[in-house]
Amino acid sequence: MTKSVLVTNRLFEEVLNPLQNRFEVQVFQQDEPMPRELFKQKVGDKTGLVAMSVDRVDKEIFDIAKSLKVVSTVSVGVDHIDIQTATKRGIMITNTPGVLTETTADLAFALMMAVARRIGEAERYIRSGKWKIPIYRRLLGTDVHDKTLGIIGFGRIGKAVAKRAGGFGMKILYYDIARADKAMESGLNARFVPLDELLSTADFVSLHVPLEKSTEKLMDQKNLQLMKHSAFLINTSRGKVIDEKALIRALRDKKIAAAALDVFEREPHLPRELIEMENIVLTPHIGSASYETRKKMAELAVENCALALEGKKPPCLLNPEVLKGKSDKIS
Ligand code: 8YV
Repeated sequence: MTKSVLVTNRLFEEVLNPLQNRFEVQVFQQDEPMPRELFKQKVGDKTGLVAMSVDRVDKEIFDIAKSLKVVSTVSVGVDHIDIQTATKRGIMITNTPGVLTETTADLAFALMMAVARRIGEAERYIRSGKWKIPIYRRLLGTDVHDKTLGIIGFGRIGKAVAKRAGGFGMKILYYDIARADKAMESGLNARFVPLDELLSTADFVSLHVPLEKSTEKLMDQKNLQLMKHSAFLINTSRGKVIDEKALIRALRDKKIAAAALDVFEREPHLPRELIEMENIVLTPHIGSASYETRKKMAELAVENCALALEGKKPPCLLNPEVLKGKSDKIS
């Protein structure tokens, strides 16, 4: 049987070549998300799927795609995939960790700088023609250097943010379910603290956890209220890690100073309040969006998919248990 692959975004043409040379490949030739109905229609006879983080790969999809062997997502986050059902059905799930770490950390830092120094507001000030005379006491922001940064989720991206913060002389606190080893802590000059302590002492709180049951709405009203009134919240992880309604209230009532968000609960739909508030910086989920990184992500996703379809173990396999008993075929 010819192996066929559905790619739900056109990615980069040259990146798709290795896949197109070996398999029958159908590409959704648009930059926007593949409409659900079309996705369901096209995935039915496929053995491989290269999906984006906006494609919900749930039980409904697995019920339709009976011959599916691999789902390769062009993202590090896998909250859009029902891995449990996939594993039960022997379907490999792969993602693209590592290649986007530094780029996402760059954006988290850029957002922190932008929100502290009110760069969005300052830009709007010029563009709206308000800058008539030199200003001295307007658009005053907050220093980033020498402040305390609280990193929630100390995985690859959290650590890469800590590395940057060191250069700004920041005091680094972190919280994670697993504590980093001593060498890592001292190398990054980062101190492990309980979540409550981090929230109540940090000047900047940056979120770097994956979206899971345990992290959904982690930043709820109670945790937002633990933050200092002068503190800033930065989110480049997943929108659902914050209770957006509670955040809107906290910003409106000045319980925290401001927020910088790259991700939202219901992308691309944002509550009007978020768009209208001044003390917030907004970007449209561009954490990994540098040309170099998006290309590397696509290459890795294609490699994961191709190797899996050739019966080899892909480098970023998340559910290796599906290979049990197939060891003679898998190198
Ligand atoms: C998106 C991301 O995947 O890697 C992730 O988890 O959230 C992003 O890099 C990107 O928009 C491509 O789908």
